[in-house]
Amino acid sequence: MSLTKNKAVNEWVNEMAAMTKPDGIVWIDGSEAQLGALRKESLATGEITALDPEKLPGCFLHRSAVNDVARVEHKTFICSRREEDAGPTNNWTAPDEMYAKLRKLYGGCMKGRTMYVIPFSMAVPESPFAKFGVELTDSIYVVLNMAIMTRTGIRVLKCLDSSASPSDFTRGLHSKAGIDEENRYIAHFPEDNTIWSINSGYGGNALLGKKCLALRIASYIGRKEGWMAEHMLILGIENPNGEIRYLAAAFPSACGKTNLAMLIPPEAYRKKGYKIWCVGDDIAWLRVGSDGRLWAVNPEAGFFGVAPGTNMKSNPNALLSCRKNSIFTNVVHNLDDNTVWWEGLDKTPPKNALNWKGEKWDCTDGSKGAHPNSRFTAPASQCPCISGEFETPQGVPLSALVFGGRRARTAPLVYQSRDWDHGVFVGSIMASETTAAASGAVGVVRRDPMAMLPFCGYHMGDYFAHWLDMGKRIPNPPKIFNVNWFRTDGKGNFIWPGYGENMRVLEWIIKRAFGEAGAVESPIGRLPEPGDINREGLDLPLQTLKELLTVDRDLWREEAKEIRAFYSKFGDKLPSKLNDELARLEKNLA
Ligand code: OXD
Ligand code: MN
Repeated sequence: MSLTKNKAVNEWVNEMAAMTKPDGIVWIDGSEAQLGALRKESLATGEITALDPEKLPGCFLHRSAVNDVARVEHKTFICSRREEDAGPTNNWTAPDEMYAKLRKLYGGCMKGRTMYVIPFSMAVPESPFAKFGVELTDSIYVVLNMAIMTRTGIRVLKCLDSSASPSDFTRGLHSKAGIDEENRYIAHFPEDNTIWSINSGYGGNALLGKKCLALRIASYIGRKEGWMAEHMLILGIENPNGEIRYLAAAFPSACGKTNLAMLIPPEAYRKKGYKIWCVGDDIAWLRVGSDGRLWAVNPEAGFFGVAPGTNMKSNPNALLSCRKNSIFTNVVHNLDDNTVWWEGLDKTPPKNALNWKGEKWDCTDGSKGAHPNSRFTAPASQCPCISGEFETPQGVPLSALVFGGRRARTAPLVYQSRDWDHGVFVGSIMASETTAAASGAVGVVRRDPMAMLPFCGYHMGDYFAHWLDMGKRIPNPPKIFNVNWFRTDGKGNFIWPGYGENMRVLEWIIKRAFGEAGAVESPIGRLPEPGDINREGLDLPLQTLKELLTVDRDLWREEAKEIRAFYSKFGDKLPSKLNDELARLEKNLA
């Protein structure tokens, strides 16, 4: 039975049910009782497995289909009415054509199944910045994940119903259908505020609040409404005076966003009273506040983190976040104590275990036990360093924005842009080098502007213009920086220790934002002098810091050529200001 009198919601649910033909419809009310009953049902079918109630209370293991383990960028579409509105970095199909194709696939796909109706909110539903959605799905696993990652249920419906436009919600239709790779589609219709996802049960493809709504659809809405949806973590740095200053940072996948968001400062900092508070690890919505600053909220309620490599050294806070009430996907099942394991958790892989495919796993045969993209879904409230402002409707005021990528030689450890427009340029030229582990081809540069390449819901040239435009509307904008934790020496070894030591760079950044630290001009922007980065308690020669902060003009001249080639993709949609910035860089390097 429907939980709302909202006509638009009910009509749409009925229309989708008429197409997909489920045996029944269940509305998710957000209660623990209902979620408990769904867990029982999911346990009974084997979709999830309950883990040890003492070691991992309230935790479950799930294995996805082996052909369905990651986001599928080549099957992700932005179906704007005009192709030029999707732009050269997105796949595009005309909406009518995509709807017609998918209607055939959805026809009767929920026969024999239940359709779950999940009313959800991105950001605290009572916040004026919240965006509401309803996801229809035939997967209990999706329901259980959405209940962690978003705010769901009657509370959300009440807020939607009493909002200025109760018919204004994202319509998300998801079906696992037959998990058929060939017919897998993640289609976005920005002008209809609609997402249709079929034939996948994997996180980013199936949890429609995350990448689909909070980035692709939200970036489109944000441009119309004058705000921004960004692929950024948000953290607060508390200094010994008890003052907390906030920054947001964008990095492409596999660059340690979750680790940075929950960083534990080195001992020398902890002793003085420095702390890091996590507001979010993946998505930030940014708005201009009435005080003229840029404010950030994390629209999510949980973390969907990559498991492998997460351990008590790399990220104790992430590990402690997923010790209860969490879902593990595609990790190793330790049969001896009914817990989970993944590569990099510790040095003692379980002897009696199943791998991510559910096969008996011999940890000595060289095969991986967990899938490299295996995940934990954990409530953010369980993070030991979750910010006291996590639920605050207006979010936190930002003093700095940080861009970063994985560059072996080009980018220095850190530099600051001269101003907002130059900062937008710095974000637009973001790039990351592929690693041997990820692709086989080492050092191939993929341009990933603002880490939004797979997530921008409209033309990237228009997106750059929106960034420039936002700058004009922020009287007191955050300062913009770029970092690179991944510089290597001649032998390919990382020369910056990373992890908690990144605090030393964050300290310079946040002090610069308040005019409390020095910098020198370089062709690419402002750099710290090696002595400006605190080395207390760190065994790193000053000479190494010097190297980390060098700007190799020859490499940058090559870089400028590549940027010019990348920019040419955007034709006349590339804002002239960015061309001017590129020309200035070329001149500085001459
Ligand atoms: C990503 C993620 O792929 O956050 O960026 O899962
Ligand atoms: Mn992400």
